[in-house]
Amino acid sequence: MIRTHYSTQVTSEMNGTSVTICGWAHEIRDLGGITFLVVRDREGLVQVTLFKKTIDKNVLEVVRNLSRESVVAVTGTVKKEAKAPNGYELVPTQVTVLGKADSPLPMDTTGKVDADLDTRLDARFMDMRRPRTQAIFRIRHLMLKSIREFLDQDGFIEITTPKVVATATEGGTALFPITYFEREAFLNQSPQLFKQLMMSGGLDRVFEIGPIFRAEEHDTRKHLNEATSIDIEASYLDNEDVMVILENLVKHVYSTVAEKGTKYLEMLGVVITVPKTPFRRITYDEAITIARDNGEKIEWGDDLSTESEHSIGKTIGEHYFITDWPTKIKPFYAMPYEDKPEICRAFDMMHPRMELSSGAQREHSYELLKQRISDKGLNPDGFEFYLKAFRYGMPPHSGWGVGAERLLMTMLGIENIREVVLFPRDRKRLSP
Ligand code: AMO
Repeated sequence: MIRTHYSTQVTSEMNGTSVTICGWAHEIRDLGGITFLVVRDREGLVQVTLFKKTIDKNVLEVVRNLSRESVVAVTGTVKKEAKAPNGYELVPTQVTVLGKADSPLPMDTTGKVDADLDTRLDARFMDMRRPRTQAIFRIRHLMLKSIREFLDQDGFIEITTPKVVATATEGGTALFPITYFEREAFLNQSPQLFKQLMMSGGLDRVFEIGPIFRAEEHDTRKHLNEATSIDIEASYLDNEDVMVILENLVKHVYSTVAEKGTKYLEMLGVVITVPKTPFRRITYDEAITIARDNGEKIEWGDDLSTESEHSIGKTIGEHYFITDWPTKIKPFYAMPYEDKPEICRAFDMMHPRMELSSGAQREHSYELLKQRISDKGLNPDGFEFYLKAFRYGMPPHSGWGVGAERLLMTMLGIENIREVVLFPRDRKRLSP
């Protein structure tokens, strides 16, 4: 191992000891009698100070010829220095160039010159070197970790389901067709059918965090063609039960990030307010009344437009649920109310800016489910692998799916969803 410490693991109390730091040449300032090299590693910055009078000539040569953003290993003695980042500087005994950087650089990493999002995404590897960008992905890691912990604690078992599939799951959104040997197949829109199969399979409570593919033509700040979905499915729970799990999960994510992500939140200039539970619940009927009162044109049975979502979000002002949706605009697997089949046990969980999640109690009667598939204009034959499980003992069950990127972007107040994905896939972008 070349590195002995990250920049932040070294303290001024280690005055006099020798350490090796690895990272990028963030800044080089040659003032004649003294040369400063600032090295940036994953955790922060370290100042390397070369005094012309005492420094080894070869070491000075290496540093003077160094191009910005080259990768170096610096071995040196820790010297207490109140003015340097972290309260110490390194007086080098050896500087080795491990990876030379060409110039000019594809973009600036110091944050001094602002690059537009396209330039940053084209050179994402370099954009990642900006502390601000890295902070987003450190928080994404914290978020996903806290979700896994929360669900594990609540008895959920993590599963992985296929992304190459034979049938659609979500009516309304288009599929990406692919060639699978001599057949046509698709990229999965959602683990929906597979997570439900696991209820018949007896796992009782499952979750998956994985990619979903939507061949939507949108070019907006909240849609991706490949997104990450956090899905759960649970037996013997109804729609209200899984809504409680969802609101508690959101609260848990916010409080974990607020507690453990302080450093990154500061880098982003973000202060998190943990949402209060229970989230407000309004029915679809109430939602469209609010939208209409705000001047939106919306008929009963219409899906909510972005404008309606915004206007309702503005009125409510915090996370909320919309429940009791018209059956005809929700997928076939949502369970209609027995006494009022025109509405169903489906819900959406909303942030004032956008929808974060959809979920429902599922139809678990084989006959009714088959009928619902036909009613949607789909051929039940294509769903035989799924329907079969409902003929051999399917418990009542419910679940939801949350868009990981939307959860993150709304928590951090980030405008464009592309900021929170390493390599976004959208209508125009397929590389890198
Ligand atoms: P739905 O299609 O509403 O429901 O998707 C669930 C959540 O996933 C996120 N999402 C997206 N995020 C970014 N870009 C997209 N194109 C995109 N599409 C969806 C959203 C959305 O709320 N099977 C159901 C879930 C369930 O009932 O369990 C489903 O997929 O945040």
